[in-house]
Parts: sequence; structure tokens; C-alpha cells
Amino acid sequence: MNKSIESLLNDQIGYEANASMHYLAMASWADENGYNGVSEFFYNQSEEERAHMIKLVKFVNERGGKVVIPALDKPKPEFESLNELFEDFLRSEMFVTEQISHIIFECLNKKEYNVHNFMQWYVTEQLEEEAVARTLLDKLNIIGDDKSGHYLFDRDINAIATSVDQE
Ligand code: OFO
Repeated sequence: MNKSIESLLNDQIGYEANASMHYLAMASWADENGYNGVSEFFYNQSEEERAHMIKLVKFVNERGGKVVIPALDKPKPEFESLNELFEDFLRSEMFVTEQISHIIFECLNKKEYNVHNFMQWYVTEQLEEEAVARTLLDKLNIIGDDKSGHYLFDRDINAIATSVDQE
């Protein structure tokens, strides 16, 4: 495997791992603040990002590359509001999408077509995750400060997320 592509994939392993821990911190904050639906959503998101990380680790190993498991950033422990939580979620997903696009661009430059092919799965995944994050943030912006709206959002979040996933 081309060394610069190997290094980009190792960076990506770190981004997925950081996203997983970031979402775990969000799940825990939501749990602590009585948003059980939101916390369940982020516990699941955290698991998903961990699965994305492991998929990359296995792929690099299968292709004879060298995986270097990175140190993680300390996730933010506190959030002002549900809006801040979901703004961070969308920002995090947009960052990951940018990095994936960069890997794909470099794969074409370096003629690493197998990696290019493998990364298409991540492109599709990111499209879905960004769509879910945008939809949830739009709903929160409509709700504003209305507490009963937050209650219903928390109750319905997993149904909303699943319905976006299936579109
Ligand atoms: Fe949504 O970050 Fe993984 O790919």
C-alpha cells in the first residue's frame, strides 16, 4: 500500500475513534440530563463510529499496511443545550466527510483503486449521517426553547433518525 495513503487511513482511524468518544460523551451528558432518547441515539452513534474505526483497522491489516492506533482527544464533557449537542454532531460529521473526500482524491492521484473502492462505503455512510444530523438540528431549531417540544423530540428521536436513514 502506498505510504501516504496508509498514513491517511491511519489518520482516519483516529478521526473515527475520536468521533466515537465524542458521541459517548454526548450520550453521557444526555443521560445525566434526563434525555433518554437522545442518550440512546448517541450511545448507538458511538458504537457505529467504533465499528467504522475497526473496519479501517482490519482493511489496512488485510492489505499488508501498518496500523498505528492513535491517542485520542479529550471530548467536551458539557453542553449548554440540545442545540449545541446537535450542532457539534453535524460539525463532526462534516469534518469526517471532508477527510474521506481527501482520501478518495489522493487514492485517485496515487492510483490506489482498491482503497478508493473500499472508501465508497464511507461516502454513502457519511451522506446518511449528515442527513440525519441536519434533519435533527432543523427540528431543534423549529422547537426553539419550548420544553414540551424538547420532551417530544427526545421521545421521538430514534424514529426520526430511522426515517431519514430509510429515505
Ligand atoms: Fe460518521 O463518521 Fe464514521 O465514517
